Amino acid sequence: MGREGFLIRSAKINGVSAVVITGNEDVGLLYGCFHLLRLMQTGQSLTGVDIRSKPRIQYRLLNHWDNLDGSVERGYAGKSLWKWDELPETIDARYKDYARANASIGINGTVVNNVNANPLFLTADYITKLKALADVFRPYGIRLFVSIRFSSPLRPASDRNSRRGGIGSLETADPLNPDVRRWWKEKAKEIYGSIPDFGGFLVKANSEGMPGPQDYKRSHADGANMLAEALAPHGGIVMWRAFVYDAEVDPDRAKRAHKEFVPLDGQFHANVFVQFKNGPIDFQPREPAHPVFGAMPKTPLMLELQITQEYLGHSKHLVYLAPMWKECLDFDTHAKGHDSYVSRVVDGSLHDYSMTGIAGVANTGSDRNWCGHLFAQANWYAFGRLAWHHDLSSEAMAEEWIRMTLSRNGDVVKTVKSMMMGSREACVNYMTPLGLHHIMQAGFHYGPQPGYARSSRLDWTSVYYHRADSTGLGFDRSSSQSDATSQYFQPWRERFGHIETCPERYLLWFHHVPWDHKMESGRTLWEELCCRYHAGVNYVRLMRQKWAALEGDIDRDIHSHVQEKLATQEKDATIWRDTCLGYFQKFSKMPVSDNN
Ligand code: GCV
Repeated sequence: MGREGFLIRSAKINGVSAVVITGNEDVGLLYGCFHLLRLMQTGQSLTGVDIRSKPRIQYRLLNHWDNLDGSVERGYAGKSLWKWDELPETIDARYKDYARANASIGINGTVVNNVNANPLFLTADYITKLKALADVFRPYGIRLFVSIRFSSPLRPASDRNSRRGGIGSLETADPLNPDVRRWWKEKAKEIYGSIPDFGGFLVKANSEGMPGPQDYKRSHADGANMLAEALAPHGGIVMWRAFVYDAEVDPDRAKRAHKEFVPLDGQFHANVFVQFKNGPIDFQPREPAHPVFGAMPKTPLMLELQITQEYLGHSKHLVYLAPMWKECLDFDTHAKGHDSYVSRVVDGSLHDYSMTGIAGVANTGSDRNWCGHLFAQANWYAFGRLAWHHDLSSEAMAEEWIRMTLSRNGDVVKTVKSMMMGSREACVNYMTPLGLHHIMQAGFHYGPQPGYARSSRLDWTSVYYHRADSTGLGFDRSSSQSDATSQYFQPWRERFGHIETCPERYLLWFHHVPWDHKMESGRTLWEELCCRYHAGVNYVRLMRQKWAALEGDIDRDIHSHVQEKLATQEKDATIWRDTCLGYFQKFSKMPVSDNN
């Protein structure tokens, strides 16, 4: 059963019927107890119960993008949970609730601060605060990690808002410099002196203005290995993020991380993860799986999912994310022939990784209901359950959550589940159907802005991604253009590479498609686009009606909270549809049809 596994079995003890929960270590018992509660709360029979369970993935972490000033980057549920100015003296009661909630779904670690990291987190003052949090989390099996700024050994920057500068007194942060290496070793020792089970560092380097080893002409591996060496004697790990998209590397943003990292396979120390987002751009409503999965057999890859709905309607839209995550986990990369699923890369079974991990960018905050939208809790829940056992179906996890949160009445469960299960596809349809991506409002990432064309970077504009013109729509990534398709294994390279064989859900991701192209439905591309946008809005309308009919079956406050959110969602979905179709029509020059 390993360290964290548990067994629940009905037994007779001295003639008395009992339910036994057992495990090799305390933490296994804890998970077993929570599982028993889940069985009871979901109304399952305990007669003859016989369950063994152990996690498929070793490191199951939340990544908080929480800043020192209490704001949360891409957070939509109030302020940060962590009250740094009160710590370490005052321990907010929610810290323990947070730890319990996470333990109940199997999460065993948390990175408490933003990857756009403030170096102050590594000062003695903050280490004391971090220790206080770690002490609250420990009994719940949760290890604490921090995001670090690579330039921490440097003197502070004169501009407080700069992403450069550090907390030290060195003139360089070059990872091969002996003083820099010593600085990190001493820092690690200092942290472990306070937090003996400290988990390690998460690092965003040479990405979006964050400093990194490339500032000194060193590689990502040089940077990660230096930190890994400092942490290794204490049992810590490095999670080195691969969210990099240097325009010098390739004109197509989707290709850049693969091009930078695949050549480094085999160069990282044993306690380094390279952490990739699920897709090659940035947590869009739909992306094909990142082509790197399967392409780095010698480097443990950690999968980063986003629980907070940065590009999926923030905490205003009901979008159940489990089907999106499963789509990635269930993608067969074909790296080693059939059944080379992303899930098998992540759980280590495909390449025999020595350690395995998955991270979810958290959607929690100070709001009373934790996540802003009541249904956003279901995404936190599903992330934890999937991280434990990626074979669980989206439907099963939704049902558990509904039964524990809303109702055990069969009809209610059925209705709510039907709403949740199609909600992500609806969001794709009313935002970015058929493989469209990154056409949202600049910076805010909420509403639509397909006409956004002026930015300091081309790859932050919408026109760069959709490439609408009088001939058609979509980004040609086939071999005749950007050739991003060549980063996939066969048969995907071939299938993605041709308009005729490319799955329609990714069509405009990989191809520039003529407006009159015939789709599987028999409609033209333009008609299909109209149809999808309308279908998305109609689904939200349907959810609203279904939910309205549940009045009286669900707690009154919860019912009206969700009802209001659904009204906003319908309004927003309509705006998305009308803005996008209105904009693309300028190129297609065809009438907007509303047939479904
Ligand atoms: C934390 C996207 C987001 C940023 C985020 C970045 C990242 O660009 O918009 O807010 O920064 O991803 O994942 O590092």
